[in-house]
Amino acid sequence: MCMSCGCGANGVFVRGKRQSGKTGAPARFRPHAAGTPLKDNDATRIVRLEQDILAKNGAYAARNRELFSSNGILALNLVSSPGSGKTALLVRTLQALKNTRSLAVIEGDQQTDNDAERIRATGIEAIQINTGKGCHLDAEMVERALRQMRLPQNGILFIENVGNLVCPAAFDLGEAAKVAVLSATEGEDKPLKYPDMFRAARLLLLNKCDLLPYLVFDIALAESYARRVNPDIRIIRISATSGEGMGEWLAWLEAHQKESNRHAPA
Ligand SMILES: Nc1nc2c(ncn2[C@@H]2O[C@H](COP(=O)(O)OP(=O)(O)O)[C@@H](O)[C@H]2O)c(=O)[nH]1
Ligand SMILES: [Mg+2]
Repeated sequence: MCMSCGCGANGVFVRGKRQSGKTGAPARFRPHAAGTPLKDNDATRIVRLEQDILAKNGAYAARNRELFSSNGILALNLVSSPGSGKTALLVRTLQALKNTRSLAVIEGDQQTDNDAERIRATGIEAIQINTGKGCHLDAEMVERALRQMRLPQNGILFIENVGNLVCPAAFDLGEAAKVAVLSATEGEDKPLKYPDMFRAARLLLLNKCDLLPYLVFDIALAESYARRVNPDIRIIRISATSGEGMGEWLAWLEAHQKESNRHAPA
């Protein structure tokens, strides 16, 4: 079980074929004590715990959002599985914008400050959060990082979440939007397998498009799956390596930044 959000305990079913070839009845997974069934009280406690965690997170997220709003900051929460290219896309984005925009980055990983170092090499300030056993960033962690950094007034704050297509979907950090990144090497069906994440995202960056000629990856199918779980999602085909799609992504950023500035106090 995840040590920080309690995910993974409840509602898990294992389905498979028996050796006879018949499909077995779903078996409930009871990770806390093998052979001990979940009692109603246990289930109620888990739901309460989840509600408490999310309510506490929501209060911090509201404070972060207020801070972003009063400083005209567009805050974006980048979410994806590990290795889809979040940091590579950020590096390219920062290089394109750093001479004209106020920018900052918060990096989330379980261990190391490798990604913060990659960001700092562009000349942009980056704070690394290491979550240890945790599988996502929460709003309190972001608040602590914000206290240590110069705020990008009237600019853009990118928050690269821990690589994980599940838990970061549930945690509001105070961002204006979640931006999901899915790369062509991950398979088309990830939006169907992890719908919460693609439902929570306003924009989907379909990355590593430079590799399409070498992969079996039906990009139109991936897009249709994403739209099936989130009909409103905007999708941009992009490559951090070749630069394809960067213009469209930068235009999206500019439009959303104007929106944030409009809401900032004069
Ligand atoms: N071919 C190709 N490789 C990419 C692209 N974007 C990222 N990569 C590679 O994918 C790997 C993981 O990238 P990284 O930015 O660390 O992913 P993250 O874990 O989501 O931050 C690295 O080896 C990158 O060089 C891309 O658009 N095309
Ligand atoms: Mg990264």
